[in-house]
Amino acid sequence: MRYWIVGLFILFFAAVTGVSAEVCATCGDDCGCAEVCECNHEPRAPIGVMGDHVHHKGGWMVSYRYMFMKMEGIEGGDVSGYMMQPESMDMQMHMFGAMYTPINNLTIGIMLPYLVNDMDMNMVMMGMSTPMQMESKGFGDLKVSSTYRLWSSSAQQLLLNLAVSFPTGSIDEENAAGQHLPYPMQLGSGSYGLIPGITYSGLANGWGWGAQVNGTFYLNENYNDYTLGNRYALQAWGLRDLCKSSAVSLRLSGNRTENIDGADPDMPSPMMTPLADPNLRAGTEVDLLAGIDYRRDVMRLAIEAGLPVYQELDGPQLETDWKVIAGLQLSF
Ligand SMILES: [Cu+2]
Repeated sequence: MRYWIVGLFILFFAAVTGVSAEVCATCGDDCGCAEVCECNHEPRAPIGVMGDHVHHKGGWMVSYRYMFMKMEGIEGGDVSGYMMQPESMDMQMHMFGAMYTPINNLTIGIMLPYLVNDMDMNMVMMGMSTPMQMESKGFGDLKVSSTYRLWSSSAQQLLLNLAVSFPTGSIDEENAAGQHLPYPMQLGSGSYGLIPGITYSGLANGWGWGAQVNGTFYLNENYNDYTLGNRYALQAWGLRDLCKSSAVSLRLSGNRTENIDGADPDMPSPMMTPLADPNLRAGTEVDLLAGIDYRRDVMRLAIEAGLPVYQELDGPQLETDWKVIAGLQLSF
């Protein structure tokens, strides 16, 4: 799969360094090659960026996003002293969303994720190692978002983002013996959260750029006696508008996660596995992602894939190997 991602990067550079003119000549819409990318797009970020646009008054959008993340290998420590040793994890998210714009410059939205987590582990007892799997799936935390356009010119805009996260996802996922699964296998935070942010973007002469900063702050301790750590995200992207209907992008995405405050008494002891240790959840990760975007009438279809270029975890923790985000948006 990593090869696919490398392929996507190659495609990106091929597109930017010359294939673009040909793509435009055959794209079939009314965006002529001479004025390639003079088309009056509003700036849009790559598909993995949330809250990057507002719609016209009265406008609706429905969207579906699929995210896959492969985690494999251990970073930031050694698991050999533990009985339950994580080996790899697949995280999938199906995100259903809707947006509506009741007044000029303000778009509100709702997003509900459905999560599927699979983890492979090794149980090590008296020198004997036995493979073991854990699985959890279900709806995660519901988010209600607002995006307000603070300022815009013909080529640039500045948006203010504020989302509220509701504790709709389960924090009681358990194994067959009735013991709670470790933190990364739980589906929700159990807490109310606030997610403020600022998004800047621009588009001129076929080149687009932008940056977003946001934070996720959990406001209360959940009923299992813990609060997930705050998260901070800073990202920047550049894109090339190939024509009216498509674009390629590169994005650098940095994320910092803090440790968990408190601890769930129904989880395994942190002595048994680092996955259940609230003080081994923090980390910093910077990803580089390449994306392709296709737009036709009311539809936008896009995919982004990438790899971490920097990872530093308070571990031992599973490290990210690669990730893919695909999305379909319909605006009307
Ligand atoms: Cu939208």
